[in-house]
Amino acid sequence: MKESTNKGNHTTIDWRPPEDVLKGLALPLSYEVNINDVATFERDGVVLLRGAFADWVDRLRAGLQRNMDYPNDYSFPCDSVAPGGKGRFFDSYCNWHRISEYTDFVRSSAAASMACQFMRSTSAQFFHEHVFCKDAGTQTATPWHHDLPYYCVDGWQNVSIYVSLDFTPADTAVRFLAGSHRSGQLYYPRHFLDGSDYDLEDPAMSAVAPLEDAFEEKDLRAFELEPGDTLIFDFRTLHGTTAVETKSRRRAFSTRWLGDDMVYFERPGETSPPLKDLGVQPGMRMPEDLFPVVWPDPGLE
Ligand SMILES: O=C(O)CCC(=O)C(=O)O
Repeated sequence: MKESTNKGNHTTIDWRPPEDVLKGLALPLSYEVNINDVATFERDGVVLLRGAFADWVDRLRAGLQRNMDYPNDYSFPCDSVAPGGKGRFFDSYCNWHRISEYTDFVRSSAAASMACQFMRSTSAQFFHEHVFCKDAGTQTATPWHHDLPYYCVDGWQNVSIYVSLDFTPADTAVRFLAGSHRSGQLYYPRHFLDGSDYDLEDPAMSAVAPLEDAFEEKDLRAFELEPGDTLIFDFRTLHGTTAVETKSRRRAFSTRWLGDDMVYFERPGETSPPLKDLGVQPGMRMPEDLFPVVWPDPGLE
């Protein structure tokens, strides 16, 4: 294995997908949403769908293994265990066009159709994938944060589809603050390495994200996860983990989707991913050659 240096936001290779990457792949599957799940998602900002992508676990694990074995062959590899800390906390993103198992999931699974319905959108545009792995023995918490302030997009119709790839007890799984997506408050992003807040002056954000101690138990959503269990959550929903040591490897594959009202947005600091020169002005939709509309099927076959 080649170790990734802690590059975080700095990629060694181009994150841009080639134009024809989805051509010739199987059509996306259609998903039949349960209206109660949509209601839970809209109320809490998160809903758990048991076993939704169980069929994809082996393929996604295989793709993630290459991503982890050769981190520097892929975009934005990052190790977030501080020097001297135990275990490994790896993440990497924007590799969906390089790792065939990821490409297949984006194009051919029911994720796009699912995203479209949870967003109550007429289309689902793919933003990027993000993978996470904490090895056994890791004690690094995922800092409490929400995703929108990291991104160069804005709007309300968005969703992350987070597929668990291992059994994960509730005390080390990602957990959520129910209802936090509705507050309208944006919090400064945090560095995964040490949980520190980004050093930014951003008029859109006026506060430091709260920590779990501040939450009432009744508002926490923490789930024990099996491989294939899937969390659907809003880019605005606060989430994080405890620093409880992971007893076994815990991997996840997350995809980020944009609905009708999501547009390009410039933030004062660097975004994550640091997407620049997209050829669009703030307020315009993200360019479809780089961020493909997958649902409804645009007839790529
Ligand atoms: O799995 C984790 O610990 C972090 C997941 C996360 O932050 C995300 O998917 O946005």
